[in-house]
Amino acid sequence: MHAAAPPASSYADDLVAGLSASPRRLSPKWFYDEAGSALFDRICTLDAYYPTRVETALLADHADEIAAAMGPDAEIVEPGAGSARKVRVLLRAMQRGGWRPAGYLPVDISGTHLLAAADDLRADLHEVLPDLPVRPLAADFLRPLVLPAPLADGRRVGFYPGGSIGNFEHDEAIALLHRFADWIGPGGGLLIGVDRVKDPARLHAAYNDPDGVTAAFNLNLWARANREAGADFDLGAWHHAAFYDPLRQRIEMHLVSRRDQQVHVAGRTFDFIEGDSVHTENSCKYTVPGFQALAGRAGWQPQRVWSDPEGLFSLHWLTN
Ligand code: AVJ
Repeated sequence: MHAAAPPASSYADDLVAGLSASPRRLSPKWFYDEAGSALFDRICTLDAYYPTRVETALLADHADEIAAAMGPDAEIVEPGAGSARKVRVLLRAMQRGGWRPAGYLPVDISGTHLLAAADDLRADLHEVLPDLPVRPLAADFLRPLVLPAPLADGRRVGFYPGGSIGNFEHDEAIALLHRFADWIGPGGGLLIGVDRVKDPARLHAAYNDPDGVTAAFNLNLWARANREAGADFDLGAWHHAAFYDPLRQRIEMHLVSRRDQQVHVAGRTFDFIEGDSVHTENSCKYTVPGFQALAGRAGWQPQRVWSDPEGLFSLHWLTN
């Protein structure tokens, strides 16, 4: 494990700040502790949650083309790598093309999950890429972060799949894409997955699955607060709400109070009345030209786009 990262801000501090704000809100980065990362992995297997399935198929179907665009010897940097499943498709395609990726540098806020994922990836790719340097970095990439020096000739490409750029409002997304450009450096590129604007019913279904996995993922914020932020949330007194705002072109997720109640967090008391909500996530959707324009404002040049026949999800290849 590399030690270059500053410590993450604490959940208790951020929760107190978010519950004191108006409107109340919380950063979606807090979803991903052990339990939350496992719940997210389950979301990715749900029938209604098309992004993972569609993006994985796009990667598999176009892997050779994508690998060619990325170049023969790049080190792949993946912010928010999670279980590091999708990158394997790319690494295998590079190997098939006779290339040697210089390395893989996954960054994730969930340290234990990341280390397990890195071990799993090494084992999985052992036959085809036995010497691949895998350098996991447990860090919150939303905070100031210095990456270790690049390997080989220093060419880097970023990989940011899954549509997580949608978690950021447009000006925040531009700022993050600027930071990615700094990490990756000149001559590099970025392969980024972006969920597309589509039929609101389809979007609604993806964030309101009948088995309640997404609800459990959302409510894990309160379970986690009870575990590690000295809170006493009654999980039964809250419900999951997710809806599409067609004007802002985004899904919003909230936790909504079922009744009047008081909650204590780290020695502070918060009052809620029935129907009060805490905004826990935005998931912005983009048209293809809409995202290209946004990336352009962060200094990236759109080069290629791969999408599925239904137009559900897009993979953008950008260069700087
Ligand atoms: C990981 C941010 C891409 O917005 O679809 C899934 C997270 N939230 N279901 C998304 C999520 C609820 C996901 N991202």
